[in-house]
Amino acid sequence: MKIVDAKVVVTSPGRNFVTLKITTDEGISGLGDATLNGRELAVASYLQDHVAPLLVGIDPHRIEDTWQSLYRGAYWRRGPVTMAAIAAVDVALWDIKAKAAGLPLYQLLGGASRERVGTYGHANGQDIPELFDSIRARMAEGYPAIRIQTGIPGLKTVYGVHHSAGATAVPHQQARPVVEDWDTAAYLRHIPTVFEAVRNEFGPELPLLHDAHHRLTPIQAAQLGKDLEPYRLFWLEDCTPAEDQDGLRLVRRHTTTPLAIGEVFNSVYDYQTLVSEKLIDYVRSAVTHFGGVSPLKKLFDFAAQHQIKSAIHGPEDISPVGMAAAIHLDLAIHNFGIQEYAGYTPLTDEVFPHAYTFTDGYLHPGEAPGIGVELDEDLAAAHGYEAAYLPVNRLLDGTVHDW
Ligand code: GCO
Ligand code: MG
Repeated sequence: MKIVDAKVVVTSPGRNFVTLKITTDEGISGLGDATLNGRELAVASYLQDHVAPLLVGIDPHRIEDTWQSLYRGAYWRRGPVTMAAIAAVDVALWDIKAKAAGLPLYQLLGGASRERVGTYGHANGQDIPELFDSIRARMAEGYPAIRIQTGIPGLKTVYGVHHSAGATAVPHQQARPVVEDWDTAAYLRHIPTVFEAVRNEFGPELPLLHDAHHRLTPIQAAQLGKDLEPYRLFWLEDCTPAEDQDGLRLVRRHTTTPLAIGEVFNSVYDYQTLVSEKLIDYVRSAVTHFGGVSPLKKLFDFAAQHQIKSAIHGPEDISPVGMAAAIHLDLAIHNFGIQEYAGYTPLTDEVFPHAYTFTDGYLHPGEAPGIGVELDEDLAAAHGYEAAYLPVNRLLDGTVHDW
């Protein structure tokens, strides 16, 4: 089999998605997700201008060799743009291989290790009553675990909280970056009171998560982790910017709150210290940003040696193609932890018809050969790219802070 075409489709059925479609001389085609929120066209150009011409003529079955030649051959390694592009190729080639075998991808990854894939959903509210409504909505949808984000008294807009209570999709994207505001001391005072209120209302059993979105220093993260211990979180996510892997040693020394990190990572090297020293409990990279299924499977095997579990990043800005690839991995690996699942708009599901299902809070990849996602190219073309950026975050004195 030979690759005869590789093309990039950028579509915006509510938000932007970048999809690679690889076609072979045997008529089998594969899809890969290359969506990098706010920098979509950079990845589209990387793929269309620099990768697609190299793919034509090669044997699509040579997934590992293609991955290594794109990674090592470019000389300039790692980085979100490069790794999102390589991820799209990797997933599209797995899709082709599994279709050629007539099997759903999870069968080629070792087969099912479980019957279904547990998820967590997002609950949020400006204040406690709004948050409780949102938690009830997620519970009614069946989510077995729930991530909680709230407004902070005195701050206008905060990550993860939006204005239509109850909705799952968070419209982060805007044509110009929205400026949000931030006060770490106010946040550190407020969040433990939120978890106390939630535990009082919903009891001790509901697994609760929280995303600090890279905003704390290691000592602040340690304080928050300690303050949240009575509420037994499933995890505290991105408590500090994790480029500073050493910083996690300090956090870990002070708190038993489980820690999850990795959505902005794109290489196993970002995890070297964190995993080998057992400084975290969950690795949270997306298939789409980590170079694809091949390297993520290797990361999970490395993490398994250290009793660390998977938690593949699954926000609305990973397309259904990237989500499907994640669900196949989730079903197959032994050290599965949980899958983030925020859901998609009906129009997005129409652009990307898929075999995977979400039932009572659990995902299953389905039995269609490949990853089980198609692309409606006409509908995609009817919804072209729209310039959109993530917000920026400023302290009350105007200083730029981590978003
Ligand atoms: C999450 C993430 C997302 C990111 C988004 C950026 O935990 O799902 O923090 O909400 O902010 O993916 O593009
Ligand atoms: Mg996050």
